[in-house]
Amino acid sequence: MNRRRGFGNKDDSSGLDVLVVGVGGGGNNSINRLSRIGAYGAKTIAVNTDREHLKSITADTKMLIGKEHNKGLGTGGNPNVGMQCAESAYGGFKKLLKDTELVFITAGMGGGTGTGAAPVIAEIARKQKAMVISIATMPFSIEGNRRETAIRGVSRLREYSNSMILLENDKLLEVVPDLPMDQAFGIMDSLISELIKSVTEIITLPSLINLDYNDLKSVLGNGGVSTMMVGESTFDEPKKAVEEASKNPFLNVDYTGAKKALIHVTGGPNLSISKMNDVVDMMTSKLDPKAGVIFGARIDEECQNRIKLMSIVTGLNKGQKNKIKTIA
Ligand SMILES: Nc1nc2c(ncn2[C@@H]2O[C@H](COP(=O)(O)OP(=O)(O)OP(=O)(O)O)[C@@H](O)[C@H]2O)c(=O)[nH]1
Ligand SMILES: [Mg+2]
Repeated sequence: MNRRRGFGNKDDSSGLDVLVVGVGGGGNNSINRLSRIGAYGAKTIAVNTDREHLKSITADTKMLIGKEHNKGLGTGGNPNVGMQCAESAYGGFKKLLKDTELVFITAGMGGGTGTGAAPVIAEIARKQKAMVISIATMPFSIEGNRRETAIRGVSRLREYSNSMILLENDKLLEVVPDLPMDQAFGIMDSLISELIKSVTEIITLPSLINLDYNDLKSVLGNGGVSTMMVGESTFDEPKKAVEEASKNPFLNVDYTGAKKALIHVTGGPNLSISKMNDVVDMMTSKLDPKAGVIFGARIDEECQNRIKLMSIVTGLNKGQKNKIKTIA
């Protein structure tokens, strides 16, 4: 996927750099999915210690790290090795992440590479003043002591992230219990790539009511607990888009009383302002009455008679924060 720029008004002047870094096997599979669907303005980077797995991935840049430690054969599930491998590529990451405004980092926690290397990459990105949004998965409970490993990795990754989204693989057991493992992981990878695509395109594609990097930063930049929501429906049933967004079984979407929200609506050419208004009204009704809401909208021919909703909510109340912390 090439970085495409230069149409629309705001993009030309902002020249925003967005990098999406997938770390380890799970992270790379999410990158593969993102490369397939494409995210306007984002460059993908696949990082792994496993040469063979990396070969199977499509990304703008691929980095095999730590070959001096493990000859491209993985970490054997050891996060300390994953961390060392990332540290030995410190200079390369520094160069790669230089002048990047927004960095997404995605990894499956619990193994050696994603758990050990993702926090190192996040730290380098933060030191170079990027806004870092991490999206990580927690292993299945049946993966045993991988959960302990994952918890340690998550707390390090959280430390260096402006915002973090944590997804539980166990939820797959509730939602798609009969699917084979690779297809179930595919569902997670789809969700991760859709979230990254939606957030990126909010600020990289020109809109009727434009949102920019600073809008995103004002919602996600302060390290608070946040959640993201995506929903879709036809023009006739905007309520469905809101319901879908608020009921995603993989995300913590209880945002009652939240203090800040960014809401973005994309619709086909005939989307009326009243439908758009309905969607935003429904989304904001659960927020704190004094919440700061940033709103953007875009018309996209390809949406035809559909309406797509993306929302990022922060400033969750104490109970919700605790709920999320106990996962991490
Ligand atoms: N979303 C997603 N998660 C995965 C996938 N494969 C594994 N996982 C999860 O991610 C965790 C870490 O696995 P990997 O990503 O394969 O591990 P790694 O980071 O490559 O680490 P090592 O191979 O041990 O060096 C696993 O315990 C699973 O819970 C995948 O294809 N997609
Ligand atoms: Mg691996």
